[in-house]
Amino acid sequence: MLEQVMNQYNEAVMDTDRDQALLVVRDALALGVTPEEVVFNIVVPAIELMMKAISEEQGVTLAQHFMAAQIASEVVDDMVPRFRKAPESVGTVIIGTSQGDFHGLGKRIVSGCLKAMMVEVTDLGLNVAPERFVDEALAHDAQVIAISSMMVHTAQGENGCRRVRQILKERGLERRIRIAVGGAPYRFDPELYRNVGADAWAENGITAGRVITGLIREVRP
Ligand code: B12
Repeated sequence: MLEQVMNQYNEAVMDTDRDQALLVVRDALALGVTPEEVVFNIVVPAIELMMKAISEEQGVTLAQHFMAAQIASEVVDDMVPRFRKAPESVGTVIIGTSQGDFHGLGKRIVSGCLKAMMVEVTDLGLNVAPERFVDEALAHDAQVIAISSMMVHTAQGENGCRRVRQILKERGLERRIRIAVGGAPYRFDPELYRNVGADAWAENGITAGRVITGLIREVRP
């Protein structure tokens, strides 16, 4: 039965049909599928499938990519409180777009993928000042600050990742908090992340999940 539910869910996600995807989940729960199975046997494989389709250039559209992450995020938020045993959080991430940058789609995809991987995400939204990234990371005891920049000047400029790195250094936080970056400029220059002082970058939401959980493991006691 799980396989059938998974196929129905995947079909709805590929059709960017949020309501149908949620209906599939609701019906599955009514038939006895557990919330844990929904997350780990349906939602996560659907995200992985989407990733495979993207990496194999199977013609996935931005809308499909975006909705897969949005639906995943919504279902995970709904299922986790129903788990029989509270799932162990993998870690905590603060995410936002760099100061001056109002491109939020990539960040939302990354957030959805992280949530599906049991990472707690605090989304600071758009146009986030570097000091705020650090203050919120401390307030939430986060292991990673994730900065999304879609424009060259917000990726390279003095009010983005470079400044966050400087603040971490000034406050002696570099051993405790890692920085991940992403967005179009980093795809054009895969060395850019080093130049702006980040610890890692990722090309898309799924690889972001892997990279960021790796950074969490580096610093989490
Ligand atoms: C949509 C869009 C907009 C929308 C944004 C809507 C919104 N709510 O987000 C609007 C219309 C508001 C907009 C405005 C502007 N835009 Co615009 N925009 C775009 C466009 C078409 C798509 C960007 C996007 O959302 N991509 C979709 C996401 C999913 O992209 P993605 O990179 O695949 O994301 C993945 C990865 O990058 C990664 N990732 C992303 N973030 C992160 C973070 C971390 C930590 C990690 C690990 C990974 C990661 O994972 C994501 C998911 O898989 C691009 C062109 C393009 N084709 O890229 C221009 C583009 C980014 N914009 C551009 C410009 C110039 C502007 C404006 C200045 C235009 C103007 N003159 O007003 C303004 C600037 C506003 C501002 N200050 O931010 C330029 C930037 C040029 C440059 N080299 O810097 C671009 C490249 C267009 C162009 N070719 O000129 N824009």
